[in-house]
Amino acid sequence: MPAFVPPGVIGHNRSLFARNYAILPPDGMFPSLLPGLRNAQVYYQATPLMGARFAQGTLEVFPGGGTAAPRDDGYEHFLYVQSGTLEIAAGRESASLAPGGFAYVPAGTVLSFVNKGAEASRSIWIKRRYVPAPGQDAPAPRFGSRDTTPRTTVDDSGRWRQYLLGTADVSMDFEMNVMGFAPGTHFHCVETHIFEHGLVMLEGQGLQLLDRDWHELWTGDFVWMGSFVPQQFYCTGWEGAAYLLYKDVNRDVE
Ligand code: UGY
Ligand code: MN
Repeated sequence: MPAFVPPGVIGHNRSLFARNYAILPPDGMFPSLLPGLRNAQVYYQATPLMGARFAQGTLEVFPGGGTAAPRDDGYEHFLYVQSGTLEIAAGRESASLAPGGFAYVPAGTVLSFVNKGAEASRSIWIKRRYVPAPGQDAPAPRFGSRDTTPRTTVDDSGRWRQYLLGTADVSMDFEMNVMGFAPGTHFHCVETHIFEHGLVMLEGQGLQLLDRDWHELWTGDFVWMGSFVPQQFYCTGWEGAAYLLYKDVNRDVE
């Protein structure tokens, strides 16, 4: 007997790909097997193929899997563990990361990772070409955890942020920020800015404005926002919401 499928469900789709933004819920994503990985796969959500200036995906590493060999591929990398554990090495530094743990691996630093746990691990993986800042030393590797990153509250609006990689270091060419919202809260304005975003809903749900249209976002959804896309977020539901946000910063126009 085939599984019961309610009428209409087959054609239902929340995925959306527009000129300068995209919404990609996890259910429609397909994995890539890559030569540099073994027993691991990547669900790419943003790449230069869609017009983005960075790449982002969900990295799934099965027990015993990881990088096939330590490598310096010329990119800078950011990894944020969502489930399971991952041992990550950046040059001579390494850490065993649990959910909420993250690593920044600068360009020119050898990266490797392995899953030594008994269950598959899932991580958010971002990579991009580093744009050096004249007169600045290149950034060093960093490891940390969302659990130990301070929360900054934004006035008394019920919104908060965690700057996982800091916010004032111009040697960095991107930020990774957790943006948090109490139920019913939203930004003070519709933003329109030069910065590009990759957004992963970590918790809760909300309504996201992209250009002229509102879209419902649920935990696990990915959103790409190109430069100058009008954007606003309203937290809906009874629980708060939080998303992890990539943002390219600190560089002049090319
Ligand atoms: O910092 C930001 O650009 C942030 N407020 N944008 C966003 O959450 N869409
Ligand atoms: Mn923004």
